[in-house]
Amino acid sequence: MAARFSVVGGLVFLLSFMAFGPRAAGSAGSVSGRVVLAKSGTPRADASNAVVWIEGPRGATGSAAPLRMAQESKRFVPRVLIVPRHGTVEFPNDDPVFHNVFSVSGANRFDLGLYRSGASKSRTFAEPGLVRVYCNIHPQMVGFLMVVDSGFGAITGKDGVFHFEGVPAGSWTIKAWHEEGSETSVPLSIPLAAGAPLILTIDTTAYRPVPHRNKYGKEYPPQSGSDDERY
Ligand SMILES: [Cu+2]
Repeated sequence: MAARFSVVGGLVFLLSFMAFGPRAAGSAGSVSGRVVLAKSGTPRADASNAVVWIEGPRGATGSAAPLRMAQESKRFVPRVLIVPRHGTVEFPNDDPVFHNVFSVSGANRFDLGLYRSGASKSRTFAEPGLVRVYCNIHPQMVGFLMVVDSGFGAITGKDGVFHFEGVPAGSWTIKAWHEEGSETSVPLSIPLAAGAPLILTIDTTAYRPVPHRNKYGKEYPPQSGSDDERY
């Protein structure tokens, strides 16, 4: 399953395009397209960090290596991860300070507690859906896990392009999500009929950044440099 999850959709697309030529784009079992982030109807130049997945079909099964979302310079790296249902994510602390990774997202809520530089903890995600990941010390730390019932998923690069190979014949739904918009879904029939390219547009017009709360549901205390270094 892990092999079908591409971190950089654009790169995978480029490689397969060179290998098989343009006619491969519409052939049975392959799905290519592009995510467009549009604000008030205007496409954004940078369409990175959108999650794209085909709901339903499973990829080849096998032992998937744990995924990884590190804490680096008080940020989650990468910021966005796609996680196959029942997949495990490692959260290593690569910073010199303590962190407390947590989420209050529904059935996937968790609290890894405070842990030091060099330590790592992990969590397995059983429920499909979006998991908002925060740190209880540093309010600026924000990450997203999209847990999907799918063997076909990717995170877009700047060009928004995605490409999947070996999708089983049948009627599926392809979905796209970005942190600044709502989820978009389009019915997908494999093999694809030749025709217009597959464009998944996510409207980001209504997006407003809203501060989140800490694991106790309270606002974060004011941050100061000296307080921060205690950890
Ligand atoms: Cu932190």
